[in-house]
Amino acid sequence: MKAKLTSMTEERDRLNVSLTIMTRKLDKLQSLSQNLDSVRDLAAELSTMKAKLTERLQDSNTKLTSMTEERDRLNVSLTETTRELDRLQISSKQNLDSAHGSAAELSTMKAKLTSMTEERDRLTASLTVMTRKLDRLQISSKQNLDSVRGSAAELSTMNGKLTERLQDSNTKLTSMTEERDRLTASLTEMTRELDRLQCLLQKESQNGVVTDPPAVLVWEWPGSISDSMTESEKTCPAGWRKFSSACYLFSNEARSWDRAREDCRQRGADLVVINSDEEQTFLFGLLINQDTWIGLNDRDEEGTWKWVDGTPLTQTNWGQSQPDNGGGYMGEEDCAEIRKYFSDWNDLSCEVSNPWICEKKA
Ligand SMILES: [Ca+2]
Ligand SMILES: [Ca+2]
Ligand SMILES: [Ca+2]
Repeated sequence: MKAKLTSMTEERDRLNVSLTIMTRKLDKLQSLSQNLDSVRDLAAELSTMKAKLTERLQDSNTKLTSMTEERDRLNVSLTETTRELDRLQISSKQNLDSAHGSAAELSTMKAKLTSMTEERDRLTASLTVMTRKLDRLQISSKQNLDSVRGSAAELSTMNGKLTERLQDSNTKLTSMTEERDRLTASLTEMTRELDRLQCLLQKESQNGVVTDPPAVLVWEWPGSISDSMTESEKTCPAGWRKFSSACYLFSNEARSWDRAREDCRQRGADLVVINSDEEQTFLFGLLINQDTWIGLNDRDEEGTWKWVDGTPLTQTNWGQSQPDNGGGYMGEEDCAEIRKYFSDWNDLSCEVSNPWICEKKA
């Protein structure tokens, strides 16, 4: 029984220890259970929170979507606005350039207009001057034309005269050539005769016959000055030519009419006065081919011609259309010259340099 008791005591102790442990475990479990409730509460709270957050998130998503759409619309709008702005900028720049260009063009056109106005004024002035000149030229050219017609007629006359003279000269040349040939033949014959006579004389003197020597034969060409100078001409001073009862000097130089007359007066003479056809023929015959001053002028009264010695002008030998007093465009012509080419007289400006003829009594 004791053993049983011991064993039962032991058994009881063990059970007590076990009970203690179990009590502790129960406490722990109770504590754990409390914790579990708290966790369950927390979980419920969390669930509520999650639901709320989910709701907000959805709101936010919705808002985000609408804002994204709004942004996209705004972006599109911005792009369009930017394009419009670019267009406007380009357009306004063009407008500005165009405005600048227009201003410059306007300025240029104004300048051109001013310059054209000036040009027009100048041209108008020029036209007026030209019109006056034209009027003068028309008057002058009509006068010139008349003069040229006169000159043409003179030239035609001159040509006729010259042709005639050339024919005369040719005829004279031919006859002179024949004359020269005859004379040469004659000279040859006379030379032979002279030789023969000299030969004969020599023979006779060798034979002792004394005779006078023959006169020396001198040959002169006909027409030389010394031969043609007549005995009466030799009463004029050296270099002067005699005709009728007067002496004439032909100058070797050319001077104005006044200086020519001065030269004659210093020689005790005056410019030649042509009193007759014979005297004129004589003068033309000795004249060289130049226009030559004579003692005739119309200085005192235009158109009234007077000889230097007061002799009245009874006969004249004016050329065609002369005296013309310069034809209205050559200046006054108040002094007279004789013209070899035309065998006539012409009035000329007294200042022209011409050769001249002096005349004085023999
Ligand atoms: Ca005379
Ligand atoms: Ca005159
Ligand atoms: Ca004249």
